[in-house]
Amino acid sequence: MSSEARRNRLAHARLYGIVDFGYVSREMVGSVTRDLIAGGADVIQLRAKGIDENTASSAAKEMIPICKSAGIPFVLNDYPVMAVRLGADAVHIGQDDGEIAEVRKTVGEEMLIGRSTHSLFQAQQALEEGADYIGFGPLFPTPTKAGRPAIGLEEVSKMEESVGKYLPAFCIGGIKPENLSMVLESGARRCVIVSHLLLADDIASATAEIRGSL
Ligand code: 3NM
Repeated sequence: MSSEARRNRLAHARLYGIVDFGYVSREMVGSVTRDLIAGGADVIQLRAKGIDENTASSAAKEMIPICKSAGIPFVLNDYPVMAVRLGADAVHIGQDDGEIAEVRKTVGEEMLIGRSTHSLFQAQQALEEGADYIGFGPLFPTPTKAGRPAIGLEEVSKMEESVGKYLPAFCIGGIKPENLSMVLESGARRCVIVSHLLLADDIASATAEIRGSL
């Protein structure tokens, strides 16, 4: 996918799904990726925290052709060098992963860079630093990032106004069908949902239900 196509896909994305090793075994990586896509996820990330690099790499290699044939951008969490080697569409980094300019040197101009942000200030900083998209959260407490304080919904509309107008901003953290309308009413336009989708009996249906509300 060209860098323009990557940007365009992100610009139109509403639902960002994550294949997270906290919930998905190595054997299930391919089928979960296909289910998220079948349900309408617009972007897919591999999140392999605490997993050895070889396993992360083999999972990414399985996911990339699935995403590619569906025209869905594939994002690798954390590993910029591996992202380049495997031809990911984007790499996602946290607040502690250094400056975006440094990551840019590693990944070049074609790959998109996403940044996790946990406050309005960090979101504005990510925009200034040249992030291609951001995550904004966690809005609610979440088992997927246990212990991280929730930031609530108060700053969502300010973030959308000052940052989300200029780059895709995905709200994240504890989002489920029960609170999705609140999230949208607070001004969010796009979201990332992990545990609700990955723990569903039928991942494709759960994804389609959420996608339909966005
Ligand atoms: N990043 P769930 S919150 C991976 O705020 C992640 O940066 C967050 O998972 C952040 O949908 C989060 O299960 C977990 O709450 C999202």
